[in-house]
Amino acid sequence: MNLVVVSNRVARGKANEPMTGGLAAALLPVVENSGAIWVGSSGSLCEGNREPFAEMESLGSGALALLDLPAAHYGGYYEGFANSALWPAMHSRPDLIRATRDDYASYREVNAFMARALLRFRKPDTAFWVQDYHFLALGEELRALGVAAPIGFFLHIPWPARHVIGAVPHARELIEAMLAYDLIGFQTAEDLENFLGYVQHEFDLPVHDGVILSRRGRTRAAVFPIGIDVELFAQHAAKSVSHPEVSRLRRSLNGERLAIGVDRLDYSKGLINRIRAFDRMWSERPSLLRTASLLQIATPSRGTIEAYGNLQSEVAKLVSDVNGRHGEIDWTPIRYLNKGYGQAVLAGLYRTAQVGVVTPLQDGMNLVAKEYVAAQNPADPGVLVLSKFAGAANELDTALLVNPNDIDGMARTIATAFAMPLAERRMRWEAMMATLRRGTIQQWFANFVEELQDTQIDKSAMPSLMPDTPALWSRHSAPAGARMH
Ligand code: ADQ
Repeated sequence: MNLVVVSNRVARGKANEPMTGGLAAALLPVVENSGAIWVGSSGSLCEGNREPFAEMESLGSGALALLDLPAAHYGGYYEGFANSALWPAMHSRPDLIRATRDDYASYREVNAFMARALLRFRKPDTAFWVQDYHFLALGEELRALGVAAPIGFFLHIPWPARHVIGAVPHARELIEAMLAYDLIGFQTAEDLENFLGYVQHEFDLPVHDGVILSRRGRTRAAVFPIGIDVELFAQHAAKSVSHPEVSRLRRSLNGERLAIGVDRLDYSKGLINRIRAFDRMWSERPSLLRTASLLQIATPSRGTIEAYGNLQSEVAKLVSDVNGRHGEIDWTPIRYLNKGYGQAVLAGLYRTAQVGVVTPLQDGMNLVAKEYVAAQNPADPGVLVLSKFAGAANELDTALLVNPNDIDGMARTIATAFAMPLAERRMRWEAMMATLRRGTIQQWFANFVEELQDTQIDKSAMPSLMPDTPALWSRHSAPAGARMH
């Protein structure tokens, strides 16, 4: 089979280059070794109505195909519909949805543009695997161009409750478009249930064992929890103790215990609540002043979107307030860095910290939680404090699970983590490592591709099972400037 993987962003990163973004970080090691072609945005834009042209680069045994996306639609597609309507809704923040009708039109245009670009990679045995919320409608666009090949889709972020996804303008149309996929993968059983619940309730379609029957044919929906390259991370961590940045961190600690947080600066990651919990902990347990600190690495992300700009200022102000309140002339409670690190250095930083704090309000999986565990020293592992609202909590159930909305509870749990005896730390860590080894990124990739091959059927031969709904949206009908909200 000739596999074509599609995502908005592709990764060319090496172990010594920063990789901020779970999708790119996760896919790189597996796509590299699979011989697949990985198609995504080049990061540059093209003017006018140029037809898609892809710049090719080799990537391991396969290739990267980099596309210049259309300048006229990129903002509406990326900052607009994808990240100001779909992202907030899927993280259960419908209050943050901001999208115009033009944004939706641009989102559809970019999906259609990508579909045309993909035709160039079609061979008789090609299967397409589309990644994430940027391309919910790409399968439908490919079918409209006559593509009958298997097309799979994986959602890296959560799928919310029915009324929340229903708050996205054009939700119904988009979800109907998703039924053009043969296989749809989710991170957790709850995401899958929410999706199937929507389809059953809104379309009144039969669903059996995760298979939806619609006038577009059969669509199988299933759970594929994403993993990491556990052994690679463990090796990076063991080796990078001597890396200059890691040694400098170690030397600076002087016996003090360290907690680490590593996130994109995103409102879904629960940074504000985490910092408030540390603030509470230091207020209530003065013995942890000067003896336990936090290293928070937060890489700026999507800064042109208002909600992200506001968050950057809010986090910076809160860190400064907390440092002002608890700091001493020779002690800073929170070291706050807005930069990225290569994965090898990051692994060494994780290993240096006795506590990993991963406290999202909502998260598809959260790879940082898995990376922190994989990077630990088996003889003296650290403790993971993990939000129960991260997909990873389903698997890493011997972490100390917290509710990130309960600041007091988090403060107590972080203090417990700092004080945990070695025997308990080892027991919890060994259980988590065993889980991570059972579900690596390599297995995730192989499982999805195998299932995609199995779901290959002739969709055109399927009877009409969904009542025909007129297309609510036409690419050519959106009046410029009309606002949906
Ligand atoms: P993200 O929201 O980007 O991913 P996450 O899963 O934590 O979240 O992945 C972040 C990745 O970027 C990790 O590999 C991490 O090491 C790296 N990273 C983050 N900050 C960094 C920094 N400052 N320097 C270097 N590296 C940094 C989305 C979903 C998640 C899902 C993933 C994969 O939101 O829920 O787990 O996709 O499916």
